[in-house]
Amino acid sequence: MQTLPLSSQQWRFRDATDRSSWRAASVPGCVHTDLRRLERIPDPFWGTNELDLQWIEERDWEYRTQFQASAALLAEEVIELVADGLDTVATVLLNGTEVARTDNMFVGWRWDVKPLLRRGRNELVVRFGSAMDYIRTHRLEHQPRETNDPVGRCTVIRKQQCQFGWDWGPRFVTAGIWRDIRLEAWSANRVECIHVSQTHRPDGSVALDLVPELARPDPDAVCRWSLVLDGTTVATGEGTHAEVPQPRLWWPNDHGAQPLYSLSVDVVSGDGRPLGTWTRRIGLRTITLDRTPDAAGESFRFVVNGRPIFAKGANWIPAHSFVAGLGRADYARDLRSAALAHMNMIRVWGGGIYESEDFYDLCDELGLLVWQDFMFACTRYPADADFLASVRDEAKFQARRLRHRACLALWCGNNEVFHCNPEEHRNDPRIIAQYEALFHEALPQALATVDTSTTYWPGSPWRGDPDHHHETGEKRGDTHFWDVWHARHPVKDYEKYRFRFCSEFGMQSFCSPETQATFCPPDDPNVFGATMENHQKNRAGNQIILDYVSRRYRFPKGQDELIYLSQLNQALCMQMGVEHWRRHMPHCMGALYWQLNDCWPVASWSSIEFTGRWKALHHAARRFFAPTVVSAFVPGDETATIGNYRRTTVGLVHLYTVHDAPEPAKGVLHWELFHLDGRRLLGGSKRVALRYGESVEQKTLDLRPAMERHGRDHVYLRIGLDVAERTVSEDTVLLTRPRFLSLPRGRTKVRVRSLDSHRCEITFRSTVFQHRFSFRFGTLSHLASDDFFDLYPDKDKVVTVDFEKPVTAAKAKEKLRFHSLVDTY
Ligand code: BMA
Repeated sequence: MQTLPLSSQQWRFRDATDRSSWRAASVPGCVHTDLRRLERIPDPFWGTNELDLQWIEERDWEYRTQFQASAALLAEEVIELVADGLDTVATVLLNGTEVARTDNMFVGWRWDVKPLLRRGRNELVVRFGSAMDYIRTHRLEHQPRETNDPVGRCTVIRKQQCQFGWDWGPRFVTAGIWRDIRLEAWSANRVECIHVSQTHRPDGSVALDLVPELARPDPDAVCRWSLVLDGTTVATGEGTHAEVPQPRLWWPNDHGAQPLYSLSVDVVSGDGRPLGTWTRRIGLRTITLDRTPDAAGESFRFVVNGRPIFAKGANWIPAHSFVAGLGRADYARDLRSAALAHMNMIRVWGGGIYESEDFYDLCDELGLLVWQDFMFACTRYPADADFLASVRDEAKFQARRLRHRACLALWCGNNEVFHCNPEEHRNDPRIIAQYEALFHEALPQALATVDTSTTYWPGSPWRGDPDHHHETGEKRGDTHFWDVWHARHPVKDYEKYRFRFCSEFGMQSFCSPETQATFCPPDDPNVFGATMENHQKNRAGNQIILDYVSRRYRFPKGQDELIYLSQLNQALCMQMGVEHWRRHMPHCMGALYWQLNDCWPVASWSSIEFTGRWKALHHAARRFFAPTVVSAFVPGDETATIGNYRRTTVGLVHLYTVHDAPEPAKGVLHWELFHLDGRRLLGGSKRVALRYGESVEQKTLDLRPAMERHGRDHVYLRIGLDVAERTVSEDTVLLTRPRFLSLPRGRTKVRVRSLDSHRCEITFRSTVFQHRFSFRFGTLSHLASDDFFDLYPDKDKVVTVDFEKPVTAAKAKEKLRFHSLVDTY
C-alpha cells in the first residue's frame, strides 16, 4: 500500500462566510488555534477574551491544500482519502467535485477518490459549516430540557459536547481537520486490522487468536506473525493461532509490571501477495467486571488476571479546550502524575472525546485501566434512524481502534444521561424508548459485532436499572455522589453510604496564584473579579468554595491564603470519601474522584492545574491511594453545633489498616496524642498483619478523658504505619475544626542539598507542630515528592524536588517560600 500524507502538506484556510483571504493553516488543527497562531485573535484564555471570541462559532470555515499525485500512485487499483477526524459539519471536495458530507466528529472516514484524482496537481478543499447553524436547523423535534450543563440542543450533532461550555470549561466551538488526513492507494486488497483475542488457560498458558479483517474478504489469506518483548523476538508463526511462550502478564499500576508485546502480523493473500502489516502493542491480561449476587446485592468490581482490584483513580476531561494539537508530552504530564499518585484507573468521561493513541499508549505503559464512556453526557439525545446509524458507525470505529488495548477495562454507554432528564420525563415511555434505543440497543449491538471481550455498562451511574437512590448504590452498580458540593451537605456525609463503586464525587478549589498569573491581567486579580468569575464556570462555585472553607478554617488574611485554604479543603474532602470507601473494601471496590485535569486554567474540581502544578489534593491522593494506608474513622462530628452551642460528638478514633499491595506484609501501627505545646500525652503501637484486599479495624482509641483534661482545641493525634522499618503511611487526626486549634508559631529550619543539576533534596525541621506545611519556588517549575504535609516538632521532613530546568541549591533556597495553616491568619 502506498500512503501520501496530506497533513504535512501546506494548508490554507479562510473565513468562508465573508470569503476573507487565505492564510496558512495547521493540520491537524482547528480554526481557533490557526487564528491565534496568526495573531488574528488574542489569547482565548486570557482575561475575559473568551466572551469576545464567540463569533468564530457562527462562521463557516474553509481549508484547502494542493498536492501532487504521481503516476505510481495512480497506478494502484483503489485510492482512498482517509480522514481520521473531521470537526464536524464538513463538505469534502476534490478537484471541485464533492466527495462527501460529514456530521460526526468521532468517526474516521474513508472514501474512494480514484476517479476524481489526476496526475500532477490536485486540490483538496474541506468546508466546515457552522456547527451552531447546523444545530439551529436540524432535528428541530428534539427539544431536551436542559438540567445540568449549558448544552441543550447541541446534542443533535455528534461533536465534543463540552466545547459548548461546561461547568469547568469555556465555550469554544471549534472547526477543523482535527486528526490525520492522507491518501491510501492499494491494489488487490488491504488489511484493515487484526482482531486479536486472548485465551488464558488455568495452567497459565496464553494463546492468541488472530482474525484478519480485510477490505475484501479473502478466506485463503494467511497471517505470518511475530511477538517481540523488550526488543527480543519471543515467537513467530503462521496462521491465525499463536501460543505465547512463558507469558508475562500485564498488571494495573502497583499490582505488577506492564510488559507490552509488539505483535506484528503480515497478511499474505491466498495467491501469495503481501497485503500489508498490522503492528500493535498488546498486554496479556484478562479484565472482567464481576457482578456476582452477594449478601448486600451484587458486586461491582474489576477483576484483572483473576485478582479483584480496588479501582483508584479519577475522571478525565479533554486535556485542552483545543484538543487537535495535543501530543504525547501533553498527555504524559498528567497521566504520569496520575500513576505517581497510585491511581490504577482513569475514567474517560462522556462529554469530551475518544482520546488519541498517545493517551492510550501511556495508559498501557503506566498500568492505568481505562473506563471508557461513549461520548454522551448529561442530557437527552435524539434517536432517529440517521442518528442511530451514525452512532453505530462511531461505536464500531472506536471499538475497532481500541479493542486490542491492554488498558481498556470497560465501555460505558453514557454519563448521567438518564438522570439528567427532568423527573417527569423519566417515566415518559417515548423518552425511555429513545434512551433504550441508543444505550440498550444501538451501542451494545454495534459493540458486539466488533469487541467481544470488553464489558459494556449502559451508563454511569447505573445499577442494572435506572434506580438512582443512594441506598440502591449501596447494593449494586456505580454511583455519582454529589451531596457534598452541589447539595452543600456536610463533608461527613461521605461516610453515610457504603457504595459498591463511587465513580464520581468532587470538591472545587481555586488554582494556584502561579497558574492564575498565566491568564489573569494584573489589574483584575481578585478571585471574585470579572476575569476570575469568567474562570469559574459553576454558577454557584465561588459561594460553595467559601461556604466549605468557612466551615473549617479561619478568615484568611489575603487571597493567596484563601486559595491555599480552598485547596486544603478539597484535599480533605477527597481523603474523607476515598478512605471511607477503601475502609469498606471489598464491599466497595472503586473510588474515582471528579476530576483529574483541566482543559484551561480555571477554578475547578481538578487535582492537577492546567499548568501541570499539583494542587494539595494531588499530593493528598498520593498518600490516600497508596497501596498500604493507615486510616482513621472518627465517628460523630467535630463540626457539630447543638442549639447555639458548639459541641463535639467526637471521642472515639478507630484506626484501620487498608492493604491492596499484592504481597502480604507485616507492619507496626502506631499512634501518639500530643498537646500543641509539645507534650506527648499518650501513645502506643501494635503489630499488624497486612493481607491483600483487606481493610481491618485494628484499634479503637478512647480520647475522651484526654480531651476533657486538655481541651480538644489543644491536642492532635499522630498516626502512622511502618512496614520494614519505613513509615509507609502517616496522618494527623484533628478532634476539632482546624479554625479552633490554638496552633503555635515556631521556627522552621531548611537545608537544601543538590542531588544533580535538576534535583534537590530539601529537609524541613520545625520547632512546633505545623499543619499542612507547603512550599513553592515562584515561577521555577517543579515536581515535589511531597507537599501540604504536617511537620512534627523537631522531626526532619525530607522531600526531593525535580525542577524542569537546571537549578543550583543556592538558587532553589533563594526562591523557596513556605507557610502552613497558622500563617493564613
Ligand atoms: C458530574 C460530571 C460533569 C460535571 C461534574 C461537576 O456529574 O458528569 O458533568 O462537570 O459533575 O458538576
